[in-house]
Amino acid sequence: MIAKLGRLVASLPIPRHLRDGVEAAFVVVAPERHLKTDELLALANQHQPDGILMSLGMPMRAEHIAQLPASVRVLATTSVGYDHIDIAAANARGIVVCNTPDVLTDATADTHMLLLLGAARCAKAHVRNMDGGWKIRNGFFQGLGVDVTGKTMGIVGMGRIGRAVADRARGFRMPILYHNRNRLSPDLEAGARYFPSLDEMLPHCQVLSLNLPGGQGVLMTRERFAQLPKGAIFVNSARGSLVDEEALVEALKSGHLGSAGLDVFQKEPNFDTRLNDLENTFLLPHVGSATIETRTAMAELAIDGIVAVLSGRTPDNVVQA
Ligand code: 8YV
Repeated sequence: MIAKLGRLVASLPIPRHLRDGVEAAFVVVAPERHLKTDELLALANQHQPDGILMSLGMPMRAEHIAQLPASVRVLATTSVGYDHIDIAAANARGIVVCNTPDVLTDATADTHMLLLLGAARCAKAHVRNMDGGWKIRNGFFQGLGVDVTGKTMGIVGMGRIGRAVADRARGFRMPILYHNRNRLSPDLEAGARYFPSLDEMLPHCQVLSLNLPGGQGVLMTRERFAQLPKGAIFVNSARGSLVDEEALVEALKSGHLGSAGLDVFQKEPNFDTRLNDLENTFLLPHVGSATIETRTAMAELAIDGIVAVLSGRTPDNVVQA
């Protein structure tokens, strides 16, 4: 029998199709349901694991990291985003943190286009009408959305997901503008126009697309929403923490924003339901990466990270503080 690499505690259930592989590598303690941070900490202290598999939606701040047992050498999150983890605090305790880049890029960009199309074409009202048995007979000039094709899209954050959104938007003949910390090389830019200043880009964006990591404060303030052209469509599949939601509600209510497609919220799942009460929104419950293929690949990548660290290797998916 091959020796196991160590003990693994998970904060989430591990599905059957992944279970055998994980159990071949580790002594596994996995719950039947998603745990909260304090429950994970209790389980970790009980089982003294070498590795922890956790997910988004459970904060792992400095005060939590301090409560992990000394046995923990690696923490892998089944998400590309790691704004829920205090990386510096983990590293200071010698704990390596891994995430899941690349494998969710396409699924998230697909969801982003769903949000854009749903918002632009009043999908919420039409789905509600069908749910109610098609009782509303829209006249020729009723229930109309706006075209997406040909509209100018401004992308904030031209990383992997931003570029995958740009690829899809080009299929809709949308001119692409982008704001990013650094300008991309011409091959990655693929004709997109770079704006070093977000404020200078906003007035040109008929569609504004957020595709940057969270954890950097509020980017979309009242002033910035005001800089968008009237009727602009706002799409966010990145993080709710990037947006002043009070300002977003106001901009949607006043009609300054034409509509918004949102997969992420300041508070999840206890989101501001005023956003759903508005007719000009199309909302999803943070499902950007939620496909069978993608979630499986994310779990595998996170687990591979733990295997690598406990085998003395440095995996590609280590998060740098
Ligand atoms: C979540 C995400 O991981 O990866 C991220 O950062 O936001 C999503 O893909 C996923 O929704 C699980 O919570």
